[in-house]
Amino acid sequence: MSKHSSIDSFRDLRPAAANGLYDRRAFLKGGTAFATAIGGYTLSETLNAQSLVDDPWSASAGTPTGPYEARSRFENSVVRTMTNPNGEPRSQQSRTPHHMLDGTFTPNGLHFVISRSGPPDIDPDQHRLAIHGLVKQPLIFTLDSLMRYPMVSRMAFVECGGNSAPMWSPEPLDANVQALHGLVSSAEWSGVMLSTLLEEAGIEPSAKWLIAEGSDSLALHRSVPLSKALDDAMIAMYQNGERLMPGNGYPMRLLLPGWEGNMNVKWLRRIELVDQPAMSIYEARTYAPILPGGKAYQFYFLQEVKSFITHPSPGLLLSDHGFYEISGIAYSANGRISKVMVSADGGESWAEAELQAPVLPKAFTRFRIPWQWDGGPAVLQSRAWDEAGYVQPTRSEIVAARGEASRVPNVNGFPSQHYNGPTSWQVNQTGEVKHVYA
Ligand SMILES: Nc1nc2c(c(=O)[nH]1)N[C@H]1C(S)=C(S)[C@@H](COP(=O)(O)O)O[C@H]1N2
Ligand SMILES: [Mo]
Repeated sequence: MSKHSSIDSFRDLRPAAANGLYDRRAFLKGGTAFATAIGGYTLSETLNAQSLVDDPWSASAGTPTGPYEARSRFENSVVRTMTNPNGEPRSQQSRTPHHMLDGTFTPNGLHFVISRSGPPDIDPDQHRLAIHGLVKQPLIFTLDSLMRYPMVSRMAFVECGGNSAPMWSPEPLDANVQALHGLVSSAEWSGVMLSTLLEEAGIEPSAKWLIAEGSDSLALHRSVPLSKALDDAMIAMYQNGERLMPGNGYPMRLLLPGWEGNMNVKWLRRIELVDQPAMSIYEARTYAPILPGGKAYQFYFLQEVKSFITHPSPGLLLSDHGFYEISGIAYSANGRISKVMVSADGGESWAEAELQAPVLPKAFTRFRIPWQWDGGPAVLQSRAWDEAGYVQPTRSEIVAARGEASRVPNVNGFPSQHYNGPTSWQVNQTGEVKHVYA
């Protein structure tokens, strides 16, 4: 069987766009010879049913199951990358390895973390959350008392405003999806709606904002408009079914679905209702993108519509010609993802990817599309739309909007935030994938 039999197996299907993209529904109707298309000669020549002998691990009983499951030792290389592995007294960032994961939520051990003065070692029995300021009745909660309120669960992504900042580089960095986009993760969060607690405390008419403060040594704090607090803000205590990870805010954090990661204050100890924002350093400086002419946004709350391809992506070698599924992640602060288009020729032609159900608002949506790699050069790109009608800007559009200043690195890296343009992966003839601008 020759390599080219893989191409013949899709003969009857009409491509959905140039360079090997197909419509997933037509593709999955049946009759597609996948085994042939995924390098059939390897499957049929080196493996057959008779060759299934007992492997060494089948010869004796297995190991005892422990009280808390650890993943297979063969998965130990699936890890976050860390900017400050020894926890020196400065900011630390751990990035999610999106190219090693699939689906729509991030395992707790691989959720990204940004901590500016280290996760505190909080005793949950001693921890308190206070709600005070412009309220009729200040309240103070223990974890136990909060747990007796009506609880809710929802999927939501959290993304740092600085995620994708390497994309501001004037030249494409030789980086993988984890380095470029690893500061976003998605989880199912459970907790108490903030509106439930605020209504109980009684909101004074003069209250317009709240200041949320963490109990880390830095006491990171951010101002949040009361409208968001009463909309879908949550005091989250559980992450994917278990208590929050220490790095993600144990035992409680503020969750503001779709809003800038930094506002999702971890190790939350205080919510003060006020009539104007605090203008803390994070809202007034760090996370206020600079615009052409030297002005800056006053506030930038939304993590706007974005998508990127996780498979294939740099570090994942395409071992042979033939069928591959292109898949990736899309999300938007404005609600649900409505459409993702994928290109295999650097944006010349586009095909619509399938969105994996359920498509939830302000959460990761997984998109998938069949791709037949003929072994020639290809540049893979995705572009997402959300239900509010927003679309990812092109790279040149967003770079122009932020101006040249956004592209000159300072001591903190690239000064601008909130890059949501497309990402391009170039596949070369040997099957290697590389980050490029297209
Ligand atoms: N108290 C406190 N809250 C914090 C931070 C912090 O350092 N201290 N980091 C913020 C930043 S910059 C981001 S992007 C998000 C990241 O959330 P995660 O670490 O759970 O992914 O938490 C935010 N909340
Ligand atoms: Mo952040």
